[in-house]
Amino acid sequence: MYEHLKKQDPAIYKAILAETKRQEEGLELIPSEIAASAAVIEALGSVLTNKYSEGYPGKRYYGGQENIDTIEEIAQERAKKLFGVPHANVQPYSGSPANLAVYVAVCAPGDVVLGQNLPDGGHLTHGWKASATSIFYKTIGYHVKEDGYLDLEEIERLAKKHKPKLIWVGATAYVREFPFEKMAKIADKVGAYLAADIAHIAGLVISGAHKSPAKFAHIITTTTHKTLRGPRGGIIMVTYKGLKKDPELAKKIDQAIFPRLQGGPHDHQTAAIAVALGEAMKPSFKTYGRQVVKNAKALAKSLMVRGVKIVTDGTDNHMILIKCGKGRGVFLQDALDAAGITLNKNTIPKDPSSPFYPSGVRLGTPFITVRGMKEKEMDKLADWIAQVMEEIKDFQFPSDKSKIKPTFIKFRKFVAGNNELKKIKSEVKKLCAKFPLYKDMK
Ligand code: DSN
Repeated sequence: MYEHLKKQDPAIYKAILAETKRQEEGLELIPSEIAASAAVIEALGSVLTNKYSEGYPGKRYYGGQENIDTIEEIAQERAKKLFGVPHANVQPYSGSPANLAVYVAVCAPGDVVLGQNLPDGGHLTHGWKASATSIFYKTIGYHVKEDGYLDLEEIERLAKKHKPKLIWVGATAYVREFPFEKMAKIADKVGAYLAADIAHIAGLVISGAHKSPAKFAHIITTTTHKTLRGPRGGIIMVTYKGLKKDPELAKKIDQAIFPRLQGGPHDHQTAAIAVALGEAMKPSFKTYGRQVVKNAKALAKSLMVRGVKIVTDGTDNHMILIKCGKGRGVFLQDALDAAGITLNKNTIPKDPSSPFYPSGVRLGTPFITVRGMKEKEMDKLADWIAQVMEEIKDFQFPSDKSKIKPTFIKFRKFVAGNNELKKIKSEVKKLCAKFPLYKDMK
């Protein structure tokens, strides 16, 4: 592979090879990441990147669209079939533009929108103060309770008080099943559109490992590169319920994507999405999706057996949130990285610290499940995580701000020289060699 790159651009070639090695030799546990299939990567690297095709199949602003139309229509049809919806737009460049298009389609500037608060696991685009969505719309955040579950009473109270035009359900760091039916009752009571953002769980929904929002929400958005196992990209779907509420909804969504927010679709990305959706139609995808959840549950249990505290004492999906003490998430993230285990620092419910120095880490099983790992490997993984936590137990996040920098200098030195972390890294590498990535692409 990469014979042209190797000759023409050694710097980029070397970096790609180094990243391939990093992914192959380590345990990738960031829950929003996965290894796309070789066929998806081939479609992404195709000549489709050469084409411009503003518009939609049969209604384009450029010539030469016969092949692009075929590809986009296949992607639309597969998405509709897999999620049981009457309309799918496969052009969003990714999840954030897809979500912004939903606002543009159903809200006027200044309208009230309700979404899960970011430190409570919600996504930036569900109205967090740092997102542009909060500049153009009056966004109000709802929260999770002390126990980590959504506070449905608060959501109903806020909905009745503020009469939102749009309510989001879906998150980026939430480990329990989403109560789509209950959220729909709240949205219906106040006449709001309910948009389900299933970016994290789309693959689980397809495989039947998580309830589908199709009967309850008006609109569904997703990325295509998480549990769905496709390229980076996004899809917006309109449900039968959505068309009943507003027969123009599909048209409004399409217009919001093009021409309001985006230009030409990324046709190579559309083709790769179609390929991923094709893979998701196979029976093996159901087995994979269910194994993702089985692995996450097994990992959660094995961690708890070793005394590790996790949010809600378990998980319903692909994700786990470890509580590691005030502001200590970054210590655990960096120490695990040194041991070949990659995850991300994350806030936990009612986090006593800040999003930059949060008190938890977020980890998930999609990537390692695609490699073929099962419950036995989850137990070993829990062992390594617990060992790393033990190694760094003496490092506390300083309450005095002036001590942050020196504490991290000391911590990084400790991590760099720690033999236990080095030993775990070599064991991780050995395990990963038994579950190779991209055997057929070399
Ligand atoms: N921030 C991404 C995630 O990792 O969940 C979603 O946008």
